[in-house]
Amino acid sequence: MYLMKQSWRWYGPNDPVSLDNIRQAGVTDIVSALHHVPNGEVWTVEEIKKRQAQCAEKGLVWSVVESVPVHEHIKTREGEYMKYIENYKQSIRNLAECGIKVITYNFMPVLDWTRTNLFYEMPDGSRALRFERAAFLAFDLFILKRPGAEKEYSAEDIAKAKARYEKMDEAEIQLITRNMIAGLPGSEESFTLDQFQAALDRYKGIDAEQLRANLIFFLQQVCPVCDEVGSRMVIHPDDPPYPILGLPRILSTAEDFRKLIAAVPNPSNGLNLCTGSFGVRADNDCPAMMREFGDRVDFVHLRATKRDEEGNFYEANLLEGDVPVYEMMKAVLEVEQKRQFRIYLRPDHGHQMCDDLNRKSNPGYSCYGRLRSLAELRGIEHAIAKSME
Ligand code: DNO
Repeated sequence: MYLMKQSWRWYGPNDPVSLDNIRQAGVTDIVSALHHVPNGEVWTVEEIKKRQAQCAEKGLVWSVVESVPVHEHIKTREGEYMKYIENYKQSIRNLAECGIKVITYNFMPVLDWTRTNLFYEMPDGSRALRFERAAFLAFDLFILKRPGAEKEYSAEDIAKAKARYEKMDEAEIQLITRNMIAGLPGSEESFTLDQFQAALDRYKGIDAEQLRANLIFFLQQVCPVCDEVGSRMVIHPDDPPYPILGLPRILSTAEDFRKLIAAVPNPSNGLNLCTGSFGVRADNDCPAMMREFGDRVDFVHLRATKRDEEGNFYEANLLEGDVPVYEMMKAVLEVEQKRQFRIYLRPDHGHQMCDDLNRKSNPGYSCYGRLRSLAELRGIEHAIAKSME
């Protein structure tokens, strides 16, 4: 049987969760990135090998990159975008030379993933990441004061956001500002409020179709290199999967990915199927996407978000969210048998719980919560695999 490759995201030597802990979680493969290399610069073979050696010393293999960041100039196709694309190609070649062939990236303008609350207390005392729509709108309308923002929301939404803003004290205003613009783990950018507004302004003339065209252009450049060296680019979906702050978003649905492969059919044009991101939309059917795009999915983030009618969502315990985890795992296993290929799968955004509550950790990336998810994933996979024998 072809079973998932159990992987775990490690932020490098500064990650509070050590490789020793990771090894005890039972994983074999590491998902990592050279966060110290400035966005847009080439990842050298020497730096890649250093990170590989750190993993190998603990018996682990660095096999998936998350992420080689895409420079903003590539997304807006301005300035030195051709230079950054050439650098990106070189990084792909260098990674392949070191045997690393799955490369995660995203094409979200300005911000990577976005949450308003990083320590939302669950009834059991553990803490989860949460996106609260009214708080997010309050940030946009009354803290950032983005010009024209009020035209994008209904009167009811604005009233709710105003009431929410009026309840915030200075500490909460600062906290939400930090959460929004200081960069969550893995985002390679952080800003002051003014820099943030300037970064948003760079997208003024860029609508979704233009951004999509820029992504297609980028892939047309890098995919032939990947095809040549046997690597695959796997795009991470938008999180949350809809436009925010007036910015276009173009990888939020199955239809978005369909458009991408129609434009760039190269086999190296792949998908990182993140069930937590796609799962925020009720119209996204993750197991169906797994079946439809399975040939191009080399990497899965299996987590479950729970949404409500107000547009809020939080990271739920794996088996209690909106994502049908059993059906998803079944689809993954079916694709793996058909392809005779083991898909990299990692737990994602676990709760902060147990001893981790007293320790500093990267939000969503503490140890125990992910350990719990991985154990549950392993059990589900084991049971389904047995029933398929
Ligand atoms: C969040 C992550 C994202 C992801 C990037 C991929 O926890 O899933 O930051 O790594 O969007 O480029």
